[in-house]
Amino acid sequence: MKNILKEKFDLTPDSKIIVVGEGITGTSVAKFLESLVLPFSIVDSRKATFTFETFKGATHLIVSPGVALSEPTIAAALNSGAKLVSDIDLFAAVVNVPIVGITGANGKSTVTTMLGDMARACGKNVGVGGNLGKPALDLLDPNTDLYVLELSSFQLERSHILNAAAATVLNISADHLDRHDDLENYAQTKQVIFSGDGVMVLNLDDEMVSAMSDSTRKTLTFSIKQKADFYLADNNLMHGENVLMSLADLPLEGKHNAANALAALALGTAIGLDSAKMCDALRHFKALNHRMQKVSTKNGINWVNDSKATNIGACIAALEGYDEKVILIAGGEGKGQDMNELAPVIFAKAKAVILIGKDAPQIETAIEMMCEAIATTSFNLLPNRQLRNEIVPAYHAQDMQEVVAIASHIGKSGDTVLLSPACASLDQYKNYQDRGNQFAAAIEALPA
Ligand code: UMA
Ligand code: ADP
Repeated sequence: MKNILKEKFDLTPDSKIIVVGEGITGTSVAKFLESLVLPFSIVDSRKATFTFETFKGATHLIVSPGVALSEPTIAAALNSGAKLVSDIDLFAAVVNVPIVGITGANGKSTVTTMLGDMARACGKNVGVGGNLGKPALDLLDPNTDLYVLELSSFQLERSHILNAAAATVLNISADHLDRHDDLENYAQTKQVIFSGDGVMVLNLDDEMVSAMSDSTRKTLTFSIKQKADFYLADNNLMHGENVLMSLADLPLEGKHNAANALAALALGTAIGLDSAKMCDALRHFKALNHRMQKVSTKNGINWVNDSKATNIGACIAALEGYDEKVILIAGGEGKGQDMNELAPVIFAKAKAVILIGKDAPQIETAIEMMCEAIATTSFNLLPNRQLRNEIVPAYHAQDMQEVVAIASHIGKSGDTVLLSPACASLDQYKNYQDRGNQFAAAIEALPA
């Protein structure tokens, strides 16, 4: 292993290696370096503020994904010649069985878990992790014959040598724009997942993803809107002319999950998994918590927890999956997203919205502006808040108890109440799980 690290990264026992960030990534890197008896130091800005002195003389920085590379002291060290290495690079360098890489704005965890289940159903000893669950280096095991990694844009922006046997960018929509300059830059970062010569799995329904195609590479496409290598026809999941399975047998809510299943089937096919066994795994797939998860049907209302919808793209996909209008709960930390993109879908698919958190006013303003635009163009009416209230009534709530009380007051039997916030949770909750759990607890506590 040491030879490979020397060859790929010029890492030797004489290198001055600094591991940046002492979270689960940094800890996995530390364990890995210790196992190879490579000396290193580890720094964390929560313990001691980074200064230029912190990184002085460093030859290699192994920077955790949560630490921005634009952090001035780190940028300065990299500018003065320190090499940037990621845990994913180290992992890719030492693994000699196939790796599948999965990225995208939304659906990564779902597709990663699906493919892991499929591989297991095919008898593979598979390691599943990355941005989801275990850090990549903690997965290393000589008995493993396949690795499936969920990779975030933060992990990809500092990785160079993945060379996955198969990889996909599921979709691109605005997220983490506080860390990436713009959508183009975010997409370019995601594209790094295709470094190497493995099979590219591309979503034909996403323009930015389709544009990543490379005629020199083996490619499999998927789509829920048009014919592709893997596609949806007459509510069946198809591969070419073959029906793989009926969509009705996929135990998941939302059309976007059909896209996820097709992506997983394409990736599995790319690495030689058996179609029938992959479909079996899909039929038994358990929805991940906080992703379009049915919570209860208390008081005849269908309560759905999609708290993991931390960006607009996920919320739009959730709403578009419904034929009827739903009561939407949205808001939180908006991360600088343009809420005007959400307003038309709210207009089309929400009978009311219950707004929570710091950036609730931004969502409300976006809905108001849209309603005003419609009213002025269609009816030549005077725009006002009252009008908006008639088109999409908006309520404000301080906490989940209030949210659920309002929803149960305005909801009728047969209605769906969907928590799909389009925002991060950190302004009010520990994380998206906490937000979803508080939602479920408030429903549970509701008098029948
Ligand atoms: N730290 C600093 N300086 C900083 C920021 C952080 O020193 O400026 C330190 C913190 O004090 C902390 C440590 O770095 O001690 C945390 O490192 P980290 O933020 O990189 O987090 P890890 O614990 O290593 O977890 C990371 C991913 N976290 C992020 O990308 C923010 C986890 O994804 C991932 O599961 C884990 O590696 C294993 O691969 C989480 C995530 O939120 C779930 N990901 C984002 C997402 O899914 O949207 C990208
Ligand atoms: P990620 O790991 O990329 O965050 P998840 O599978 O955890 O993806 O899902 C995150 C959110 O995105 C959930 O709200 C889920 O309902 C939604 N989602 C899942 N797949 C898709 C998709 N293909 N397109 C849009 N939204 C999706």
